Amino acid sequence: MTNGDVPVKHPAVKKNIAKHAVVETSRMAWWSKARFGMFIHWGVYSVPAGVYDGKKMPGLGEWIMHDGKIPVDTYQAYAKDFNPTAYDPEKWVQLAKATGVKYIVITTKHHDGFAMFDSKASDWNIVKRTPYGKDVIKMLADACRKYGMKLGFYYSQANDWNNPGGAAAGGHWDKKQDGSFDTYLDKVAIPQIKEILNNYGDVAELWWDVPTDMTKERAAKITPLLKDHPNIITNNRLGGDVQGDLETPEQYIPATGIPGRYWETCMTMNDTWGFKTYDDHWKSSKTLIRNLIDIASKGGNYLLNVGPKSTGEFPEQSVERLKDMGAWMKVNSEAIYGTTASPFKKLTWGRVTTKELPNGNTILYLHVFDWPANHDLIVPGLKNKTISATVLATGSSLEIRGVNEGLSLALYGSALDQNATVIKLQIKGKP
Ligand code: JFZ
Repeated sequence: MTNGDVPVKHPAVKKNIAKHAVVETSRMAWWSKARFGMFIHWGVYSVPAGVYDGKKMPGLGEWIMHDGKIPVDTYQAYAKDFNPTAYDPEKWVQLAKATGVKYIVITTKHHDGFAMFDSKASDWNIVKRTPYGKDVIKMLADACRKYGMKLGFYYSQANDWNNPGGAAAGGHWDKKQDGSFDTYLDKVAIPQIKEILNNYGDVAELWWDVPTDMTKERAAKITPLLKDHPNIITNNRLGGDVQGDLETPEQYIPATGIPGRYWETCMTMNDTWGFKTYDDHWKSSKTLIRNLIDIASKGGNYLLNVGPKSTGEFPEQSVERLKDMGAWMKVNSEAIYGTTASPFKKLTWGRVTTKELPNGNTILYLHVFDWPANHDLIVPGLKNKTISATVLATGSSLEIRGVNEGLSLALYGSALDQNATVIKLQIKGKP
């Protein structure tokens, strides 16, 4: 089974693309303009950090309990070593802002069932079971409110490898999993969803994940919890055929976007969501910047992940890349925020994002990845429509010539940005 681009690894997560056109609603307006969010996968799995029983585990950091078939009691012992004394949520939020991120989505409870907040529904949480003993979600929510950063919550509503009865995608392996799934939903998941919806201020996005065993009836027990929170944006992973607002392509960029739906590509900077000490397949800052541009040029949002260490710090490699992205966004963010998809199908030299002006004219942001050797950048079909063309970062003008296949822009002598040079092209009317 595929969803067009890559095989869907979790059959329970079905594609349900609505056929209707994207109707911009006010509740989605901030999200559509944002284009760029930060995912944070942080939990007790950051303690083993990919190593179990002396062995480097090959899979995702946050899946170590499942992949290593770690017994519940053994896994829960990691909580005694979870003491993130270096955690500084204001530092996280300030770095996110400097990067150009407009919202953060953090794991409040992942598949291991460990709540990163003070939950009354399960003692398996950071306040009750760690030496740190503080509600890190509350601390982050306070920091986001202070700095005007929107905050969303990831919640694993079905998979729960510790609370009895939780679904255990991939098979049960410990006696504690012999409760009933519906008891787990009633006693743990639903009360915890109420806690994260009501105890931490405005929730911008609710990121459900892996709806194992979630029937329509079970999903129908959860959706009413949102009726008092009409502005919360949700995704397509609750289960029970609930569409939500967002499609969630994971680790890939849909070749032509996802027509008719809002969509958010979530990606890691390396090969894992949760921190692993030895994962060294880090994507370059240039790749991350070009991913952001590519996604925006197709009308989507980029939810880029950071997996903090058990100390409460972002990995150095993540910080380096976030700072590089922030430096590029500092001069080019107007070509990302509030833009819509490119009017062109495919361009050899890069991507285009679009901004329609109130006066009926249009700005096309040309994100040039590979400037043609002869310096002539051909933009199809725009002859006689151009008002001006400037390098966004410097304001320097470009020579414009009309040629048969469209408009040719020549750039001589300006420093080309290795990540992407952005040309601001103002045209009369629509492209
Ligand atoms: C899920 C989680 O299992 C994972 O740990 C991480 O949180 C990620 C963001 O979401 O992983 C998935 C979920 C769905 C698919 C693939 C991986 N899918 O539908 O192909």
